[in-house]
Amino acid sequence: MDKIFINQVGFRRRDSKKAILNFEANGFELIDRKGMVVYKGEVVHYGEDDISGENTYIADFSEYTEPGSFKVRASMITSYEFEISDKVYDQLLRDVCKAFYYLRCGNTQKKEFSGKYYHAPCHLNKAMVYGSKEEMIDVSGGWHDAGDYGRYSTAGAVACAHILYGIRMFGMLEDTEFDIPKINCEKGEFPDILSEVKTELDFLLKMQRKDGGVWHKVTTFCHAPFIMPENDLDQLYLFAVSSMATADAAAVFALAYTVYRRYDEAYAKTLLEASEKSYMWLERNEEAVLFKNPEGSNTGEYGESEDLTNRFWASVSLYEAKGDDKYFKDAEKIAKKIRDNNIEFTGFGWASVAGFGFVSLLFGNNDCRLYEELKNDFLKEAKKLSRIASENGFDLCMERKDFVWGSNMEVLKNLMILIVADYINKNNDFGELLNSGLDYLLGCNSMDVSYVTGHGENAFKNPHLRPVMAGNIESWPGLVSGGPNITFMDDKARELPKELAPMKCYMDHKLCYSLNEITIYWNSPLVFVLAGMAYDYEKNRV
Ligand code: 9MR
Ligand code: ZN
Repeated sequence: MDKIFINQVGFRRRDSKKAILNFEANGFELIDRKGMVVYKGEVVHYGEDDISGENTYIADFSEYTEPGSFKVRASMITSYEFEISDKVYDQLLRDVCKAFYYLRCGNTQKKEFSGKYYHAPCHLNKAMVYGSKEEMIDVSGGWHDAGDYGRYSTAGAVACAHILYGIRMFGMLEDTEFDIPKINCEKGEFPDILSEVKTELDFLLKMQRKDGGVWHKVTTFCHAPFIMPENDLDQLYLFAVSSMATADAAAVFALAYTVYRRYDEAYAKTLLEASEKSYMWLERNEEAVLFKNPEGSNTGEYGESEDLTNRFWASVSLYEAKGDDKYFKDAEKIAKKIRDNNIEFTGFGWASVAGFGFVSLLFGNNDCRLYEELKNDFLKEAKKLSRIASENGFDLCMERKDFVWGSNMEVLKNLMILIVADYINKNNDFGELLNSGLDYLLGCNSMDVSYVTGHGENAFKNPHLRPVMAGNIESWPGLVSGGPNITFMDDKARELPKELAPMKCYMDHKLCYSLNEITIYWNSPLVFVLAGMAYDYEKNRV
């Protein structure tokens, strides 16, 4: 079918702006709400590419900067509507942040702030330490991970990290208000974003055992049916301590210390002490303690095959927080192992976290050999992404192999790498590529779908998300879908034709957990990316 794909949210005035056509046209026009033609341009043929399977034509209107609402029209076909305005991403950022509030577990969600998306207090019963038969621990609170009601330590730490590094690097998130209850602190009130992240940090603090080890996850034995969280009353279990969870917690507590100390010294001190305690556990347990689900349990495994990037992140993060050389020496040692094992240093996902360590190093010591080496990794990776983007009509830094479970996270992770590269060079060299990536997520893709709920005329509406599937809540705005996945992991996805191009391996269906679930760590990188894109390198401020 002939289509014009566009970022359905829109563009800031200074941004590069484009629509992608999958048909030949004799020029294109921009039309405003009154139907007036305000701009005319030529389309440029790109050709067919591997990831979209479309024969693409590019309609570039970057030079048009008048604010307003528009559509692109070519050969009688019109696109969805979009806006041009310097404030076009403001509501998007607020919703993406507030989306976490509705995922809160425990009893801190209030009706007056949640409105029609409210759920009653949930998962307040003590959890049983798996295998112990009697040890019961209160680990209430935090965020539900995703479409399921599990709470997983590595996933939670990584989600907090995306946001906290965004705050460290770009500031502006602290000024973003999104209508959640205020929490008092020594300096008055926490900014909303820090109140929200604190929800998860407080939960992670509870996941720390007395000896510093951190339980990998707390879930029921198997996933709950599609019911509201307050009706999920099965026994909760704390599953084994893992060195990944312990290291990620050590890392994120030290990072959080550097942010929260500006608002509340006592809370920051608690975080730092917890970080050190977990780090000591790691020192006592030099061998990786990996995690596998017990037989018969089907909640998220978040398995990793090693814990090197986690330990690296922990040591650099503590080094940055405390300035103690001991941690730096540890980081150097682990970095060598990471290199010897050919593991990426640019990872920002739940299974690969060395990239966070690099950002801490950038703050802690950007005048050492380790920093230089890793900096080169980032710059090299960013250049590679730029080449990859030139190989498809969407200017998207994704290859066929990246369209896995949670491919939208792969997009966001790549955008994070580009942002870090620009941050290193203090310029905006990858600005256009960032725009293309965001365009993709917000509708400029061959599904013609915006992958953020409530944002875009044709935004996805049916996330795999239990409160929504239970039938009495519609999906709230600001949730990022996992997105296309070439591996068809659920029954519904397997109904799709086998020969689809990667970008088209998607369905907006509630049962498609491998294509259309949401998670905290698919939302959190979008917080980082929107903050990074708002950063002005010339003025060195937002
Ligand atoms: O996001 C995870 C993805 O990278 C994995 O491929 C997938 C299968 O192991 O699991 C995803 O994580 C899920 C987790 O296990 C449970 N909560 C929902 C997560 C998103 O689907
Ligand atoms: Zn809950």
